[in-house]
Amino acid sequence: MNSHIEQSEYINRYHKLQINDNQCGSCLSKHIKAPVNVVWSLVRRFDQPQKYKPFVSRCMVSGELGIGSLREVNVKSGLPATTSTERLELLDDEEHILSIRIVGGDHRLKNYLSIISVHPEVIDGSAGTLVIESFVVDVPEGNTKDDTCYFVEALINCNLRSLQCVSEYLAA
Ligand code: A9S
Repeated sequence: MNSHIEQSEYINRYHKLQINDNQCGSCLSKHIKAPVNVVWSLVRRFDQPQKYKPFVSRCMVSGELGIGSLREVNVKSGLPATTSTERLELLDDEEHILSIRIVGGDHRLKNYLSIISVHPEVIDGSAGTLVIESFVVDVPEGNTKDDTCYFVEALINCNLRSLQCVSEYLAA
């Protein structure tokens, strides 16, 4: 099967996000040379995003982990924020889908919703993973859609590159 066809099927099935007039959003993907169970073991840890996200310094989750759980994320210095409060919207260990909504924090990303899914694929004859991450977010007052999209895509690409490094290291 042509991987491009599969990728667009996954996007159509798992990454349908409604983008309103005052919002922007897009969809990014990364091919990782590590088995899907290794990649998913990192992505699924709502309580420890710092396992692969380079900007996160600390994360606290209160109470039982489940849909609706909130996490308090502290990010490293030098970023345009210090904290982010995020809600677990979906954690599907069968389909390998995680969705989070940012509900608070001292940053400017309002109504941020992201979906990340991981899919097995064969890369150079060995077990690999296709990661797809989509988001939608309000365009802040005074910013353009392009600027907002550029900003968020840059951050997500950093997260996906780091997920690739950590996964490939663990799988080596
Ligand atoms: O963490 C993610 O999955 C994605 C993003 C875009 C997180 C961004 C961020 O944590 C900063 C890196 C601090 C940038 C938040 C919530 C707001 C920012 O301005």
